[in-house]
Amino acid sequence: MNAPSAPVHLPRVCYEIFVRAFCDSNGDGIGDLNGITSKLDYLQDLGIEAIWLTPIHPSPTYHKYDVTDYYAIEPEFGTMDDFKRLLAEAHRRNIHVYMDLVINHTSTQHPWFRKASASTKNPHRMFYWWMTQQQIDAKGIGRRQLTADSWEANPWHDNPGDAEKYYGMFTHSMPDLNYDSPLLRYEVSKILTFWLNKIGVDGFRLDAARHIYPDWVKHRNPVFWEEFGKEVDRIKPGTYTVGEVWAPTEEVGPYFRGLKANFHFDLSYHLQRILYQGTHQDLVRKLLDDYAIFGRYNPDFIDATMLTNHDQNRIGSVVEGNIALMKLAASMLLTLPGQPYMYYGEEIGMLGQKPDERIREPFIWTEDRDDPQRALWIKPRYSRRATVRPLSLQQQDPNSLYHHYKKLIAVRKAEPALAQIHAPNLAETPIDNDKVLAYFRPHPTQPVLIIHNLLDSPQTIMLSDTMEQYTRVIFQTLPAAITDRDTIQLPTYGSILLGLSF
Ligand SMILES: [Ca+2]
Ligand SMILES: [Ca+2]
Repeated sequence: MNAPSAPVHLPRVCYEIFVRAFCDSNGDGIGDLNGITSKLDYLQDLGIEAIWLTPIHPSPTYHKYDVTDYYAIEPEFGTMDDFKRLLAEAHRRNIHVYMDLVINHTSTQHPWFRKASASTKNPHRMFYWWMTQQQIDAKGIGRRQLTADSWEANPWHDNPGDAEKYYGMFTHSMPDLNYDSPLLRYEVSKILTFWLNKIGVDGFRLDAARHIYPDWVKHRNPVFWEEFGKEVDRIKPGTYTVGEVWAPTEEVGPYFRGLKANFHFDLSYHLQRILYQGTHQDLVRKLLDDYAIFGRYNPDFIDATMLTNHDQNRIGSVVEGNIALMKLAASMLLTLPGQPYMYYGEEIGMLGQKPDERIREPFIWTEDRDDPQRALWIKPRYSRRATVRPLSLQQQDPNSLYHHYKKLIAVRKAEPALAQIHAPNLAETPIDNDKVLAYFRPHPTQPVLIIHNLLDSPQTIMLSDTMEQYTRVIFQTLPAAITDRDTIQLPTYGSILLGLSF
């Protein structure tokens, strides 16, 4: 018997929620599930069709990316009944709910690891990676190359009183799981069945997807996800999956064999470069090349795009708090192909730079000093009322960043050329000016031409003959552009979306 689930359409705009920081419902200062439920109307009104929740399972850390029980809800965040209500209320609003599944590693406090570390004879021993120092040295795997997602150079950790060490590539408190164990694979299948069929989540975001098998056997990772994808589709056909493969495009490609979507980290960096260098960086060419790579592995690939996520400096800080550049960033994200993910607070221009806690500061709901739903889990350093206009004020200002996002999301959903997710439609324009980013979103009847001014001053752009037919303004940054038959004058960092005249 299947639990009730959301409609089958593919969400066109998604939203990542760092649960602890989003909305506090009970005044303990910690964002929680009931808080999210109370903001579903807000998210629906903004135009969001799916939410990705950072991990909600019991865990000793504030971020919860090291699980101690895959079948329960972290008490700081609420109860299973709270989560079921969140799901039901989200589905009532046609919002899908994606759960963060962290199965590369567990917490050292997970019962599996407690048993595994207590005895070499315990069946759970095989759930993890164990080696003696001699074996580690013989294989030459004592040290690992640092990556954007882990600065752990010495991944083998002592288990006091044990001749063997265990492998934890992120830190000693996060022991990596070893999927050579059939019993572990069976346990993960049970976990998937529970959340998909008993509770009714709509999909999973797969944490650390490229690290499931360690670096010395990393070729096995895409194969693992292919098997995982088949298992998910066996349990609940069509379930959405999105992988965190924090790597260059070439390395991401093979993961589309098993995962329906993967985050496009290369694009995130590329968009950031465009913003701080003020040149187009051959973005369209790059994307067309990337799509060709992804399509080689799965023609139905879903390109999950974002400006930044909870592990990257916030886009607001990348552009040093410049609202016009934040609008430009939003205009690029929401007019390019793919399935965009916003990071909570991006729509009000929240700021934040590493360390990680600082890019996960509380959402600022109202201008009130007590702002009762604002989380207090950390004292904000970057996103304060003095530096970020609270949502309540931006909602009253039609020229705010919030309204820029809201209007763009509505346009993205209304224009079929923009809403297309599978088989990304994108084409170059004849504009030859590296201070302008322009592209077509081709469509049989309603193609869209998008032009962004990357200069910190107004710029006049010449239109070629083929572009002159695009006279219908679908959307533009305020203040408005000045359009003539064959020229457009775009304001500083301004964007314009043009359709064919009727
Ligand atoms: Ca709370
Ligand atoms: Ca691993």
